Amino acid sequence: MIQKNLRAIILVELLLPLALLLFGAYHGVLQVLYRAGVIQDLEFLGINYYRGLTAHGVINAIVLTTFFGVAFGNAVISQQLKQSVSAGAALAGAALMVLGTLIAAGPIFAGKADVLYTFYAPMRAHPLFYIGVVLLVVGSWVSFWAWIPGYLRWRKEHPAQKTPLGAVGIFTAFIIWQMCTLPVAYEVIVQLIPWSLGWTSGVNVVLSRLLFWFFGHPLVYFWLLPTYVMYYTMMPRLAGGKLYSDFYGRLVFMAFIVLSSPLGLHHQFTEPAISSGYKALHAVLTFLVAVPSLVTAFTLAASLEYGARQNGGRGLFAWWGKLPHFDKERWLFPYLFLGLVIFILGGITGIVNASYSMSSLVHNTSWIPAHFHLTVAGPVFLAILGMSLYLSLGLLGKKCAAPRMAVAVPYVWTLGVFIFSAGLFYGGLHGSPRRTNLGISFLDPTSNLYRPDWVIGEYVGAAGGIVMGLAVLLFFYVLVRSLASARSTELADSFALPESEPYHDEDVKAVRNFKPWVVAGIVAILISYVPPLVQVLGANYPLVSE
Ligand code: HAS
Repeated sequence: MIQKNLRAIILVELLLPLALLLFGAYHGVLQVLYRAGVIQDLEFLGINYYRGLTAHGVINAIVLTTFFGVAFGNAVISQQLKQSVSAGAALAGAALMVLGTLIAAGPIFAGKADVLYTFYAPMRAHPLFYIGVVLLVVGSWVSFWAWIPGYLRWRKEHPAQKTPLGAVGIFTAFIIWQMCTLPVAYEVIVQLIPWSLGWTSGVNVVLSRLLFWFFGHPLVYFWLLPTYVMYYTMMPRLAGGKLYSDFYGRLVFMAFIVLSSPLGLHHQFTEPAISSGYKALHAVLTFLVAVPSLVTAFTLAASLEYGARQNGGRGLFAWWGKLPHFDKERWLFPYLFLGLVIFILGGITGIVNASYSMSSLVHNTSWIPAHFHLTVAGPVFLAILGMSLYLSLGLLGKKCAAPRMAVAVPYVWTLGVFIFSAGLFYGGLHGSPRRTNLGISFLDPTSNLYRPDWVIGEYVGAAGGIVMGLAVLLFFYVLVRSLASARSTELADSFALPESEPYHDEDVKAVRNFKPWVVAGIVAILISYVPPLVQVLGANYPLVSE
C-alpha cells in the first residue's frame, strides 16, 4: 500500500508537470509547423521559435521526467518497503522542485533563457534559469535521500529477503541520477551562474559541453528506468502472467549502474580537444550499454508469451492475440506494450548513432530528434502518461471515466510518433538540420537557401506531430473527465500498484548488493573520463564571453 502521508505529495508531483505538459506539447506541435513552413515567421503568438523549443525541451524532457521519477519512486518505495519514506523529507524535496520549476519558468517565458534543454555554454541564460534548475535537481536528491534510512531499516529487519525488484529499479535510477548530476551541478554553479551574473570574464565552452554530456547520456537511463520498473514488475501481471526471470531484472538494473555513465563522448564525436582514442572507447561502451536493453527484450518477450499462454494463447506467434491489447479494464497495458514496440526502433537507431562513423552522418540532423522521440517520447512518455493517470486516479479513489479512450491514446500516439520519426529520419539522411526554423530558411521557396529535397520529410514529420498533438488532447480529455468523476474512499484506501510474481525466482548473490556495482561504475567513470578531462583542461582555448 502506498504510504498515506505521501499521497498528497505524489499527486502534486504528478499533476503539476502534467499541467505544464500542455505548454510543452503545444510547442511540440508548433515545432513541426515551423519546420514544415506552415508558420513562416520568427515567432507565433508572441513566443519565438527558440523560446518555444526551449520550453518544449525543458518541460517535457527535464521537468516532467524528474517530477515523475520522484513521484513514482515515492509510490513504489513506500509500497514495496512498507511505509518507510520520511514524509517531511519528501515534502521538502517536492517543495524545492516546485520552487525551482517556477523560478526557471520566469526567464524561459520572458525570453531570457533561449538556451534549449541542453543548456551548456556558449549560449547564456538569465541566472534565475540556472538557479531554478539547481533547485529542481537538489529537490530530487532530497526526495531520493528520504528513501535511504527506511531502506536500511527494512534490510536490517528482513536480512533473508531480497530487496523487492521495483525498489531495486528505483534505487538504480536514482543512484545513476546522483552520480551524473554532480558534474552538471559543478558546471552550473561554478561556470554558468557566475558567468551569467557577469562575475567572470568568460567560460570554457569545451569543458562546459564535456560536463553537460557527462550528465546528458546517463540522464536518458534516469528517464528509462522507472519505465523498466513498470515493464518488469507490473506489465507481466497486467498480461495475465509472471515475470520470466527475477534474476535478469536485477542484473539489468545493476548493469545500468556500471554502464550508463562512461560513454557521454558519443555526443561529442566532433569535439576538438579530445583524442579519437577516448571517443572510440566511449563508442565501444555505448554498444555495451545496449546489452541490458537487449536482455530486457528477451525477458519481457518471454514474460508476455507466458501471460498470453495463460490466457489461452497458442501457436508460434498467434499467442500475441491473447494479450490484453484492447481490454478497457486493463487500459494501462497498451501504454507499456506499445512503448516496447516503439523502443525496438528507438534502440536500433541508438545503435546506429553509437558508431563513430555513422554518427558523423546523422549528428545534428533531424535524425537525432527522430531517434529520441522513439525513446524518451516513446516508451518513457507513454509509461509516464499511463502511470500518471493510473496513480492519480488510484490515489484519489476515482475510476477512469473514459476507459475506451484511455486505450486509444497510446495507439494514436504510437501512430503519430512513427509517422513523425519516419519524416525526420528521411530528412536527417538528406542532411536536414535539427533545431532550425526551416520555414524562414531552407523550406521557404522564395529563399535562395530553399531545399526542395527536404520538403517531403518535413511534411511527413508535421503530419505525425499533429497526430501526436491529438493523442495528448485525448489524454487530457480522459484525465480531466476522470478527475471530475465521483470519489470513493474505499477505492482510495484499497489502492495499490500491481506487482508481478516471478516465474523463475533465482537468488543470486552478485545482484543482491548495490555496493560492488557502484564501485565498478565509479572506476569505469574514472577510466573513461579523467584523461579526456585532462585533455580539455590542457587545451587552452580562449574563454568565451558571450
Ligand atoms: Fe540515445 C542521442 C545512442 C537509448 C535519448 N538519445 C540521444 C538524444 C536523446 C536520446 C534525447 O551513440 C539526443 C540528445 C541531444 O539533444 O543531442 N541511445 C543510444 C543508444 C541507446 C540509446 C546506443 N537514447 C536512448 C534512450 C533514450 C535516448 C533509452 C531516452 C530515454 N543516443 C545515442 C547516441 C546519441 C543519442 C550515440 C548521440 C547522437 C549524436 O550524434 O548526437 C541504447 O540504450 C538503446 C538500446 C535499446 C535497445 C532496444 C531493446 C528493445 C526493447 C523492446 C523489446 C520489445 C518487445 C515487444 C519485447 C537495444 C527492450 C515485442 C513486440 C513485437 C511486436 C515484436
